[in-house]
Order: sequence, then structure tokens, then C-alpha cells
Amino acid sequence: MKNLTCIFKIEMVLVFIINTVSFAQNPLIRDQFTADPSARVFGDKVYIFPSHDILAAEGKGRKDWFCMEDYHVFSSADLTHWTDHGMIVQQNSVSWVKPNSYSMWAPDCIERKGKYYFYFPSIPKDTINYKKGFTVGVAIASKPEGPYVPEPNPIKGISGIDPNVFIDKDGQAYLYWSGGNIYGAKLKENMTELDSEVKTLENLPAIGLKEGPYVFERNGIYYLTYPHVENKIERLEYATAYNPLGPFKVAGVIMDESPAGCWTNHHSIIEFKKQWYLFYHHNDLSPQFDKARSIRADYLNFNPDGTIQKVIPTLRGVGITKATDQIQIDRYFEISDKGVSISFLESQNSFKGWKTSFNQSGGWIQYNNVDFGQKKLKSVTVKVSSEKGGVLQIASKEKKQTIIAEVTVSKGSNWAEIKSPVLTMESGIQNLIVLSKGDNQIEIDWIKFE
Ligand code: FUB
Repeated sequence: MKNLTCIFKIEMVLVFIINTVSFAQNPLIRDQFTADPSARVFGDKVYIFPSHDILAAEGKGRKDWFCMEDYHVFSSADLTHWTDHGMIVQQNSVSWVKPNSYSMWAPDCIERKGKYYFYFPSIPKDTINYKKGFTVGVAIASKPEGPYVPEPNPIKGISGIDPNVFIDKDGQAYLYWSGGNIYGAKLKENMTELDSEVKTLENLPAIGLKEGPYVFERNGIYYLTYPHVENKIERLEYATAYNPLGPFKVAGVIMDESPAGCWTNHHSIIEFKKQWYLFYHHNDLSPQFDKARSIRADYLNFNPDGTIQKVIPTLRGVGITKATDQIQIDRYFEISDKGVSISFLESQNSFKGWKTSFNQSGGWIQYNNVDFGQKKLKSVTVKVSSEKGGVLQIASKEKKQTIIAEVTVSKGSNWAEIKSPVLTMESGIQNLIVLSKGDNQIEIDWIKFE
């Protein structure tokens, strides 16, 4: 009995370590770097299989380059709360991967007949049979969160990175990858071997790097989406076809280049509960180094003719925030031209998050999709810092800018939690505006209703 109690305790500790829940807008994951998000709907949840960027160090990876040694999987039922299920595959536990090569690049995962197939690229130790560079392997699990068992050898016939897997309506599976061009081939029923010649997908842009293919089907149209360097850095583009292997026709741009200059972008597109989403990455937590990236999500919409409307990246991202949770208004949907700025709470530790600084009367910030529920909320708490003090107004955008609360910030507030009464409150989902009524500097970490 004593032993069982001990085992139970150890398991509790493991569960605690493995399942970290984060509450997020953009970026979605705030306690580690993540990139190349492959999102999948399995059951009633969205799972994300991203790359896991780490910082290279002496004897650990190549300086100033991508450095990745393992993969984690994350899941969410509401696209707001994300659970980290922990590490699922590690470079040195895959027999074909060159030890300590730190090259576990962009992966993908799919379900077939109750099994989950996780495809990942890396550098093989056997460089005689596999040409110099990357190849692709697969690890198999019976649950999306693992445990995954890597196949002993990589998939024969692949030289390249960024595997993407797609199963058509007739049950035929396809694997796509990149390496200069974008390639595709049929997969056997076992999902671990190619079942056709490798086809170079035609009619894509001839100039500028193309990589990170992601294929999906909607209303009989096959969409091949991919990052492409049309100018100086990658942007997300797409081509369409009536067959999974083409011929494709270039159709447009899904997301423009990063305004902050993050060189790569890499994405996936899913439909979840009747809404389409684009998952992509940026370097929010590492603005000075774009090989330490962070995954994001935004809504994606189609035109009636099936073309994709361009996605404008937001910090607000997707999902609903409960009014009674900490609302991080620095993850805004819109912001006034003057009088407000966003910066890290601690410049040396970006993982601590951001703050909003108001410094001019009339400066405002808009945070969308806050759920006030049905029960009357009585007060709002604002975590705030201000040397000279001032007044903030919190209003609902929809209800003709109804003032929900006015918060008087006292002089010398140093990350104080100031509570003020709610004046008027409508139930349900609302978009909030926070506005400053004076020119003194006021910094906000979060606001929360009770
Ligand atoms: O994450 C490493 C590489 O950067 C990926 O494989 C590319 O798609 C790019 O995002």
C-alpha cells in the first residue's frame, strides 16, 4: 500500500510536469519558443504539433541558426487554454537521426484508423544511403499526445524537409515535402512507405525559395499552401487544383511578409466548429533573433468563389476570453495611432509577457471577444503602475461605447491591483476599449472583472 501511495505521488508529479496549461492569445505558447505549427482537429480538440526552437550554446547546435532537439504537442478545446502534453520525440531517441544534430525541423501529424502518424524531418546519421541533408521519418502512437514510437528507419525516397500529410476523401494518403521545389507522392496504407513515383509539383513560382507545403481540400478544390520568398522574406501563398498532386495554379497570397522582418513563416489551416483558422509563426518572444519563434493563430475566411481572403495578423488572435480571467489588453485587436505603446514587462525576460503604456489623453486600445456571461459582475481590478496617476475608462465597443467602469489610478502606484465598481454591464460577448483620460504615463499589465 505504501508503495502504491508512493507511485501515485510520483505519477501526480509527472502529470503536473507534463500538462502545463497556458492561457493565450498571440503568441499561443508563452513559456518556450515554438514554430512551424501543424494544427489538426482530433475529436473535439485542436492539437498543435510545432517545432521547438531552443537557443544554440557551446557544443549544442549551430550558433545563429535553427536549433531544435525535440517536439512537444499542445491541445485546446477552446483555442484559448492550451495544454502542453510534454515532449513526444527527442533527436537522440530516434535511431536513424544523427545524434546531437539539433535539426528536428517542421513536423506534421495525422490520424488513420485510430493511429497517429507523426512525420518529422532531420539529418540522418547514415549519409551514404541518404544524400547530404535532410530526410523524413515517422513515429506512431495510439493517442494524439503519445507516447510515440519512432520507426527505426526514415521513409525511403525522400530528400528534403517540412513533411505534410493529407488523406483524401477516397482514403488515399499523400505525403508532401520541400527541398528547393515542392514534392508529393502517394503513401501506402501503412503510412510509412511511399506508394508512387515522387512528383515535383508544377506551375509554382520558379524564382524564390518555396517550402513548408500544407495541403487541404474544401468543396472539391485542393489547396496547396506554402511559404515563398517573392521579395526578401517569406510570405504565405497558395495554389489550387482539382487533384491532390496537381496540376496546381497559383491563386494568391494568404499572409504578407512579417512587418518586423521574421524571415520564415510556416503555417497550417484547419476548420474547427465551422470556422477556419490559420496557424502560423512570428518571433514575438525574440524580436532580435528570428530563429526563436512563437506560434500564432488568426481567423481565415473564404470568398464565395473559394479564394482565400488575406489574413491580417493580430495580437488578439482567436478564442474567447472570460471577463473573470486576467485580460491581457496588450494582445489587442486595434490600437490608437498615438498615445499608447506595448513593451515587455521585463526587457531581459520576454517570457514574463507585455504591458500597455498610455501616455496621452484619448489614447485607446481595443481587446475583442470578452465573455461577460449572464451573471452581473460588480467590480473590475486593473494591475497598474503610474508615477503621477490618472483616470482610465473601460467601455464596450458594441453598445455605443457604454462606459463599463472608470478607474482612478493613484499617484505612485507600483503594480498595484486597483479595484473599481462596474457602472453598467451588458451580458454576453463584447469588445472592450480601454482609454486614458489624461497625459500622465499609466502602465497596465491586465484587467479582470469579478
Ligand atoms: O523551422 C525550421 C525551418 O524554418 C522549417 O523547416 C521551415 O519551414 C522554416 O519555417
